Amino acid sequence: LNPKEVTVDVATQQMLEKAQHDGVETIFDRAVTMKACNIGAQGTCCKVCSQGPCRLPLPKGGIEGDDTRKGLCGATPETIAARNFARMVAVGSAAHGDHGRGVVETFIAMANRETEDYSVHDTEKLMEVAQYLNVPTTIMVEGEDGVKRPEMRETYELARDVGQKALAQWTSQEGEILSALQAPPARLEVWRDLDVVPRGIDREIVELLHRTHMGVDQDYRNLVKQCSRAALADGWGGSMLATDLQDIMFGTPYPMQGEINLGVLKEDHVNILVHGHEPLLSEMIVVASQEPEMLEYAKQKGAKGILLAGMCCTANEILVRHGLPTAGNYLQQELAIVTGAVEAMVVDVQCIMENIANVAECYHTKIITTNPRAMIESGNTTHIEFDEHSALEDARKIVRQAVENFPNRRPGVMIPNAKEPMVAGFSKEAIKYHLGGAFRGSYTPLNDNIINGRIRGIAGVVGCNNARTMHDSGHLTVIKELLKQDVIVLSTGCSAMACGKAGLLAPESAKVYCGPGLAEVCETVGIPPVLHMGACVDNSRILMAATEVVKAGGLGKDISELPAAGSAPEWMSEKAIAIGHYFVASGVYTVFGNGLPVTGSPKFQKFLFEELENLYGGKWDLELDPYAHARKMIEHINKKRAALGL
Ligand code: BF8
Ligand code: SF4
Repeated sequence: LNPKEVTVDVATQQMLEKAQHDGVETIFDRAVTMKACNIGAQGTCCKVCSQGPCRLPLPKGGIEGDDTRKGLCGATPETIAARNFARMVAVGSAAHGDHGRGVVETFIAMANRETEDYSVHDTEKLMEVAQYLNVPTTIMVEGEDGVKRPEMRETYELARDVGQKALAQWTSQEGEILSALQAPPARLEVWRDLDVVPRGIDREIVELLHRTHMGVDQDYRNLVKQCSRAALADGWGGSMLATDLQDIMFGTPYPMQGEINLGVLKEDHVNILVHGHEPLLSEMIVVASQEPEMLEYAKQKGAKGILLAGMCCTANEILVRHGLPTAGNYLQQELAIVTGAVEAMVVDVQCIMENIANVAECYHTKIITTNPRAMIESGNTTHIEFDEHSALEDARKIVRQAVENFPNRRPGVMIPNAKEPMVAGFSKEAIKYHLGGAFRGSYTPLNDNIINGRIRGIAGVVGCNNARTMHDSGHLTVIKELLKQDVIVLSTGCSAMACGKAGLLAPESAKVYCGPGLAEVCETVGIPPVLHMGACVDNSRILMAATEVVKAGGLGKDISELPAAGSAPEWMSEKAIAIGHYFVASGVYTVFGNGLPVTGSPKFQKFLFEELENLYGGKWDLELDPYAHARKMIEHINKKRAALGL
């Protein structure tokens, strides 16, 4: 394995060399020795019943004449590929939805003051959420003069109602989930006409899974309809409520300075990495790691201090709210341990590679699992369960274990000398504020710049890393091509981290990478050309930003009319498929890289890549070449501009 051939990131290259030297096997090694299954990659392997697996590979040279392939039960390639696709949407939506459920439960415990570790940080956001959940924010109070006047409700009393109403969006069985009603009216009309407005977050996921059981929904178009309900229940429901309630408890992000890459680790400090997705835990670890007694304890153990950094989306959560350093994105998790400088890697849910337990065995790193839903069966991990009722105490326990591990460092510690400064934390509120120009609190100046052509359009480039493709390279190539053509980029997840490491989240990068129009806008406002909006669950912020652009006027009535496109160049997780589908169902042209398991069924692929546009105004696409990938997005943006007469 030549490290330079698998990643463009210098810190990653250095640590891969160290891993080779230390005799440690990583995902990069296995990606060379283990080939992917071709039939699975085409989406046409069915194993939903025990008469299979029925494998329907695409014949070499493609299908000529009628496609007569069938599974034992008669399932067509379309049914099989659509069922597989549907299961990915269901699992991805479940992951975000269950994350959101955890947030709501903690929110309710907070509102009831069962836990004092969490509190309401952003009352303005509380009001906003109360409004869309139809919770009254005022009560009538009779004054001394006998006249009744409206008064603001007490914060925690209001939060209690908001929490209950939010939870009801998960359990609701009929009607329409309330958070989705924030979409532009024209979009809602599309959804109502197609009968896909989600009825309840849990319900849509369960129904989608049911419909993929052997012998249930055997019409791929009808399956995709339920995919839309579940995906919309994610983007406009589970994810959106998770983001909004997190903002209330931990603060709505505003741009902050931060640092990224493995070079943020400090040799003379206790290094703790929080890795995973839920800020409920990491927020408490932030507090515990900064307590004076804890610092004293670290000093007793011979360290100069405690360095807390994030990995994957948890990193994004603590970055956008506290400016805390980011160690790296998905494909760097094993390599952080390879530095030999990490005392503890604290994990919760999603995107945690099981192999970190094996890598940790070669160093002194403690892997601490914290969530009852996500354990690792390895003698080498410790489980310290995290409960919202004893949150800070649990966090202290975890930090103490890390500190106690500092003296166990082994010789051969090596931290790459690579880190980049960045600005992150562009919530929809922050974008409003920063691009608001003279009239603070409006998207109009952004729209004006799109209308006058300084900004050609908007792209959402998001998603994972994938060991089957060169680390970070797809993200960076697609994004640089877009910037050249004056397309402003909104980013989240591991894509945003790739940008950070490459310097694209620094405002100075605008004049280097952007076309003249976008460079001018960025320089005038003082923003980077790529706006880091947070974790994957915060893709809901992109939906709301798009809604704000529609509301600001001049660019049509619906998200589907905007000169905008979506992309996930290096996707790997099922969450990415759920996200892709809610973008498509929200009217966005969305291009994936790396392959999509639908290519084994030309009919199903045509439905996703062409016919969906007639229904939703958005559609899927697949493009492996990052230059062509960006070109397709730009062509789409140009098409939308032309339709608007721009
Ligand atoms: O939610 S981008 S690899 S870390 S799935 Fe995972 Fe993909 Fe990263 Fe966060 Ni999102
Ligand atoms: Fe085969 Fe049909 Fe069973 Fe799928 S459901 S494994 S196609 S028999």
